[in-house]
Amino acid sequence: MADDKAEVLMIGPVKKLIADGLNAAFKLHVMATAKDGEALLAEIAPRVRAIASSAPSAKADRALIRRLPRLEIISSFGVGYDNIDIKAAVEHKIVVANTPQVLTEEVADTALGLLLCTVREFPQADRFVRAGKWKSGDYPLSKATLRNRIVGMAGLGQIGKAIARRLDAFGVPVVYHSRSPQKDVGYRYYPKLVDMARDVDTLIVITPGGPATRNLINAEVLAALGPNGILINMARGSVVDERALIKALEDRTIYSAGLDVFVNEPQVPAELLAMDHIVLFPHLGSSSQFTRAKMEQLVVDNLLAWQAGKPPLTPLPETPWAGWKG
Ligand code: 8YV
Repeated sequence: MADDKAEVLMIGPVKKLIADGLNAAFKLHVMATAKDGEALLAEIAPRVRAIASSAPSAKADRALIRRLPRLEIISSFGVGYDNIDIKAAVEHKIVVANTPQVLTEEVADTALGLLLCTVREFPQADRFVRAGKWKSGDYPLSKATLRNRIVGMAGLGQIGKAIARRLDAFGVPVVYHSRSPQKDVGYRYYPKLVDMARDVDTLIVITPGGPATRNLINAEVLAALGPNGILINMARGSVVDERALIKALEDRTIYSAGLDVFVNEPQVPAELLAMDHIVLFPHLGSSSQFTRAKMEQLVVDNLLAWQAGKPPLTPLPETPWAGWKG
């Protein structure tokens, strides 16, 4: 019976596979298309048992979690979940599921693309051709090359490892920093990020976002990276002190940067937009139709598993499945 369907609130932009999948199995309420979001929330709050978050910009904060007394699960799109108040979820015994694994290789591909674009100036070279400048002479040789670089990975989770594997194949030495050393890798481990930054000239940031990593890449780390330094950020804008980065790029404390993420995206600081020697991507790590479809489907499948009384397929370790509340 339709009325027995669990009520699910979708926050964030409407994504077709998520909306269709949830509409078929649940009573779905969509915040993005509500005429008055506040009125919708006031009406459905006592009954909502699940949230589907469709983008990192869709926040399930403490205030929202507290307003939903029957909430049991948040199914979140993306591997990063800094848009969800995990502490509040734990306190309210709410399981949170994200979409890991299905995007690992895609994001690692993008990281290599961004690295190559930044080191070898491929976007600038494309602009050069389109501007008709080739007829007047060749594009200048790139000052940087991947050939003599050492990459320091800030973060070596699933995606970090997939990036490192690609760098192995490229013949580029890799070292890493993370909260603790990993048992299953042969790369040199640095307990202190700043020590690693001093020893490498290329830093790839692929940590989780959230309070624990806020401004991890600060002025000191950038200074340690040095004048040949290239910073690639594939994590979250918040992991890099954006003001310190702008200053380091302006002062040539580091050589260049390739950024897929920003503190206030889609707003990008004017100073970064004005720099021609850096590369800016619009947060497209996972954004092929192929991979996004898998991510959207996993948002749905996590809720279908929950509906069947089973644990979601990919719960966060911080919010273990505590069983069906009925
Ligand atoms: C975004 C990501 O979800 O998975 C993540 O955490 O950052 C990406 O896959 C996507 O780029 C939408 O902004």
